[in-house]
Amino acid sequence: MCDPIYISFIGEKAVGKSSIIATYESGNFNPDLYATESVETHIINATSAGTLTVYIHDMAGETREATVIALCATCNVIVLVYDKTYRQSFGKIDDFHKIIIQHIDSEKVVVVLLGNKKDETHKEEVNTDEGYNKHKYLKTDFFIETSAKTRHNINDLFRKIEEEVKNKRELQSDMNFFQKDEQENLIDLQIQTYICPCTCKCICPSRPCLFSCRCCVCTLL
Ligand SMILES: Nc1nc2c(ncn2[C@@H]2O[C@H](COP(=O)(O)OP(=O)(O)OP(=O)(O)O)[C@@H](O)[C@H]2O)c(=O)[nH]1
Ligand SMILES: [Mg+2]
Repeated sequence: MCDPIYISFIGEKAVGKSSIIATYESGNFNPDLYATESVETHIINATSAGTLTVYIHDMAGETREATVIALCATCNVIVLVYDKTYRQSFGKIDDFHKIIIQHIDSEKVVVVLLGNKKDETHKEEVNTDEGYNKHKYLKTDFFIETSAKTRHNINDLFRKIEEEVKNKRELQSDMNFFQKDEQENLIDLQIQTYICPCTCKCICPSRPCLFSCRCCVCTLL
């Protein structure tokens, strides 16, 4: 059983956050969704074996900053969503990013930049290069364009999220392992280091004494 994944969808109102989640959950696009009020939580078993549970927080476009900050503390994935047909929502990404980056540990939390409504090519206001450049500039973990309507890249989005979370968790557990190793080495060194009671008061890091003065008269030698 894997540790659950907690994902928060953040973005301007009507960019398609709820539609992306609904399309992933049901496999179908529902054009009649209501605007989200506050935060809605969805719980999904992402594998048929039920080995991975995904909690998705769907935020209203008009969510207050305090709610965004509170969710930052509890989730391990943040998806910043904009609408490719609405430039203002692309500009809002910087504001949301500024808030979240102060409240997450980017070593542990996966941040995704997502441009939705890719199907509306004739209304496009933000092209793929601009999205990609913003992803590079903000150093998000990955960039993807989706269409909740045609289901383009919807499954890929969640597959990539799962992959990135796994990578970060592995990296984190490697780092914990090395930190533990380093701490143990430090303790070893502290045990080995002793202050020689001779008059020069040399501190020898190893036994037998490595100091060339050879003045150690410590009985531990
Ligand atoms: N063409 C097209 N329309 C979409 C797509 N995704 C969502 N929409 C439409 O965009 C509108 C807003 O979608 P929502 O999913 O409610 O957006 P939201 O970001 O959850 O909005 P709030 O809950 O108000 O913050 C609806 O009319 C959707 O049908 C898409 O990929 N393509
Ligand atoms: Mg919504």
